[in-house]
Amino acid sequence: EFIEFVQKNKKPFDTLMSYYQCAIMEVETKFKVLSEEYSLEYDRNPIENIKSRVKSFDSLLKKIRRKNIPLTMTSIEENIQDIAGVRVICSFPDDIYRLADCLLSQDDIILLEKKDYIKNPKPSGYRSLHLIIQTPIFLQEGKRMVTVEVQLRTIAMDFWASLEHKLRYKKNISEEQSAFLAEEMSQCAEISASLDERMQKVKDMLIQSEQESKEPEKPTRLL
Ligand code: 0O2
Repeated sequence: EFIEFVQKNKKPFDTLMSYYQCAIMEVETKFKVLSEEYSLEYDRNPIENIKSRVKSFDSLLKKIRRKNIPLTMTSIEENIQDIAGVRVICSFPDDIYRLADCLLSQDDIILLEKKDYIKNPKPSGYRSLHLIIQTPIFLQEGKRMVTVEVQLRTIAMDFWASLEHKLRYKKNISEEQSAFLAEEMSQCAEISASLDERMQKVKDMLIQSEQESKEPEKPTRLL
């Protein structure tokens, strides 16, 4: 039914998908600008990598079926908020919150929802900060607001999520194996979170000692 719908509405469907692609470009640029400014100021890049994607046709189809979404362009646009996805991989947990605050304080960005799976991890152990935002794209006929899901995570969180994602789609795993792997992944998530915390502390101590060494020496008092 969905395939038929897309075939009948090929032009508007392709146009809608291209709006999502444009919104990804806008959001990526915003992060690249912040990263550039930050690098100049602190001599350190807060972003390790940005990975973006427009949701694949199959994945979109699965979600429409799972959520029983009516087959109209408007309803797809209103009900599926992760058609455009931007994943920002940071070095340290603090960078995540700093970048999120900077993005959300920009006056053209509208926050629809914030899901903090770092402070409240999922039962699987999944950690990331999700922001569902709307960003403007500027077309010939004017401005259009487009929804984008931004996922911010550390390298360690991304490493964990990538492996867990692979396991999730793995078939031919017995129930016993699956329970064992879930427990293993849950423990790995804890270890990974504590690694992030310790690395953050080391970095904070480094910065502090650098600042102290830069502070001008107090004038020595005569007598
Ligand atoms: P993909 O392939 O990454 O696109 P919904 O979006 O409606 O399904 P919800 O609760 O609104 O559900 O969304 P949620 O859980 O806040 O965010 C969904 C996305 O977060 C997923 O997208 C994953 O990218 C990521 N995610 C959430 N939970 C987990 C988890 O336990 N493990 C891993 N590896 N990733 C997770 P998709 O569409 O499922 O997949």
